[in-house]
Order: sequence, then C-alpha cells, then structure tokens
Amino acid sequence: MNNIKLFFALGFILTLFTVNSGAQNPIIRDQFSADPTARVINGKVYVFPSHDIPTPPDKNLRENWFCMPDYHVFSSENLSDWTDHGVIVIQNKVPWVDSTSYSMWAPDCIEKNGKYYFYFPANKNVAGPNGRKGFGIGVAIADKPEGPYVPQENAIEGVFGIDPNILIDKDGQAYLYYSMRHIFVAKLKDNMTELASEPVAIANLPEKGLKEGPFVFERKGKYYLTFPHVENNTERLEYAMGDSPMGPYTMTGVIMDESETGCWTNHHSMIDYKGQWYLFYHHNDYSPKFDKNRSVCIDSLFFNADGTIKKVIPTKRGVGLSSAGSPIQIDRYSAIGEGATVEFIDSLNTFEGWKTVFDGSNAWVKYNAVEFSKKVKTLELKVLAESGGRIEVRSEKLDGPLVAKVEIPKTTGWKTIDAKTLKIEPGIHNVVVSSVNDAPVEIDWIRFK
Ligand code: FUB
Repeated sequence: MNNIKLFFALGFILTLFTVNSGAQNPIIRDQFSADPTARVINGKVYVFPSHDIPTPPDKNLRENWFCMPDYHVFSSENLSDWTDHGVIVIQNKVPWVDSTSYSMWAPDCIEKNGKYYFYFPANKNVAGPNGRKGFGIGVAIADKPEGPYVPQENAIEGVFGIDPNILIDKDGQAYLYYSMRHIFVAKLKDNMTELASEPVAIANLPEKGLKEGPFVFERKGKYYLTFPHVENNTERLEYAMGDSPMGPYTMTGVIMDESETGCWTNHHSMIDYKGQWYLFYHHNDYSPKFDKNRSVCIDSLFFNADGTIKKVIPTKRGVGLSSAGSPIQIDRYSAIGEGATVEFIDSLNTFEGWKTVFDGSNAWVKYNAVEFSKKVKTLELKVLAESGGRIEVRSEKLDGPLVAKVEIPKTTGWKTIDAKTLKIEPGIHNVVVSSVNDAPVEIDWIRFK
C-alpha cells in the first residue's frame, strides 16, 4: 500500500472506531448523545442514541431547541470501553425527511431474521393527507448492527408521531409503540416496514402531563410499558405493567425521579446483560446551561421479588470496572465527603471533563470497582496545587489500608507526579483519595503503574 492509500485507510479506521474508555457517566465523552436505546446483539451491547449538536448559526433554525442531524451507533462488551461505529443515518440521505429540519429524534433498532431494522422519527418533507408535514417514523435496514443502513423510500404509512420502539413478542409478532400526546401501539407486518393494525392509544396512562419515549419489554411473562412523563415539572421515568403487549396496562411506579438540576427530558431503555439489568438514560452533564444537549448514562437496575422495579438513583460512577492502569477520573466518584467538589476543567470546553477540588483537610472521594490486574508500584496523579499539598490514597474505605502518601509540590499549572505505592493485592478494590492538610488540591485523574 502506498503512503497516500495508507493515510486514507487509517483515517477511515479512526473515523469509525473512536473509543471512549473508562467506566463512568456519561459513557460517550466526545460528542452529545441522547435518547439511548440499548440492545444486546451477538453477546455485545449496542446503543442507538440520537445525536444533539449545538444549533449551527445561519440555518434559520429555532433557537434553544433540539438540533439533531444524524445517528451514530456505539458498542461495548464490558460497558466500560465504547466503540463509535460512526454515522449510520443522516437527514440529507433519507428521501422522505426534510433535510433542513435537524429533527432526527429518539430511535430504536431491532433484529429480525438476521436483518437489523432501525426506526427513527423526523420531520417529513411533504405534507400528508391532513395537509401537515409533521413527524413521520421511517425504517432503515442493514445486515449488521453497525450498518451500512439503507433508509426506506417512505415513512411508515399511517404513523404520525415520535419516539418509535419495537417489541417482538415470543410468538414472533412485532409491535410498534410511539408517542404523540398519547402512547400508541400497532402491530407490524412481517416485513417490519408496514402496519398490520390501526394504531390505538394505550389506555389507563396518566391523562395530564406529557408522555413520550415508550420502551416496552417482557420479563417473566409480564409486559412493562416504561415511559418519561411530566407529573410535576420535568420528565421522570415511570412504568405500567400488563399481561400482553397491547395491554391493558396498570400504572405501577417511578423508575427515575425528575432531574435534580432541571434537565427537562429524560429518555431511556433497559437491558438484561449477562444476568444484570441496566437502565440507559440521558442527562445534560456536558451542557448544564442548555438541556437540549444531552449525554447518555448507564446505571444498574434491580427488580423486587414481585416484579416491580426498584427506583434508580442516577450516579456519576455509572457501571463497569475501571482499570487501575488507565486514568481514573475520580470526579466520577461513587461517594464524596464534605470539602470535596467537582468542577469542569474548562467550562468553555466541557468535553475536557471534570476535576475534583479538595478544599481542606479530610475532604475525600471514594471511587469503587477499580480492577488491579497486576501488582503496582507507583501512583501517578495529574494535579494542580498552587501552595502544594498532601493527600492519601487508601483502599476500600476512608480508614482502610494505606496505599500511598503523596507530597504534592507547588504547581503553577497541571502537573503529572509520581508517588510510591504500598502493597495492594491484584483484584477489585475501592480507592479512597483524601486530603490531609488545609492546602487546596485539584486532581484531574490518578492511575497505578
Ligand atoms: O430528543 C428529542 C426528544 O426529546 C425525544 O424524541 C424525546 O423522547 C425527548 O427525549
């Protein structure tokens, strides 16, 4: 291969396989991502989110609104390292979509007989029989979950709405759920691209407050219709249970409360992966001042013995093991003590991530589930401490075995320093970092060598 060919081949590979490493929320850390539908396919987890972008100027788009041009797909085997397979569907390559609308909202994808059916809503480019363009739902089909996907010529006839979700029941019948004020359900034909029954609004759901984003699954013979609903101020994740895909359903409870920081939307999906259930949802972590630029997060989900769902409290830590040898972002802590806070490293470029600020003695953070695959001798830290400082790292708990005592020299900017570690056995450990004097210290990450 000559140099030019090699250059383009490498460029292609890098575009398709950007990896986000480390187990923490948000899981996608180089772009905004929202409305995640997770699916287990061939032993891996695939996430089909929508893609928020900041509104480009000069496009005559509504200000302070969703701006969503395309879809990526991501996959992971360990829920820690995520591969971005690149753009799979883009607004200007779908014949029925208004390619100036940036309205590619929440999608879903499902496998049937070796084909992958990707369902997505968007604004239509021609008005329907009612004279309105509005939202249609289309399908793009591929032979592999990562594509290439071929969009169908037209949106699904008879569907006016957003947030498609597909359930294939045990008898092979596929159902399309979607929302437009109510949550609707219709049977799909075998070809997965046409309706086999008229859409009907699902009964017995809350009358008041927006409902959208349905995600339906079956577990132990019970059907769970889960959806975001505005009971008070912003969306919270709720669910109803029933004995068949079309209902009747009975409202059962809340899966996740409203965002504490006011992100107006939430949108989710659930999977059972290797015997553990996970909730995928979104929050505006990288865009605290504008809640239409969101990011996908994951937390573990548990059922009660009677089949009801335990409420999920969103965490920064997320799920999965973090490798001791890779930078551990302790600002994604599993527990935090007084005096420690988390701030953006650069508030003008939030994708730079966060830092932990230890503002006095005894401030601490705990980061759980760090995998030490071999013996380590050195602790490396990226720190900033204008007056110098002193911190300790212990394993398991605040007063657990000492792993390292670190004297931090005075730094004028970020500096990477090394410290000797005491014995810590290979295995999975919590790591607790605490400051032991009053000098403020900022830490970007730590890792073990
Ligand atoms: O992402 C755009 C819209 O916001 C989705 O379609 C809704 O579910 C809400 O998340």
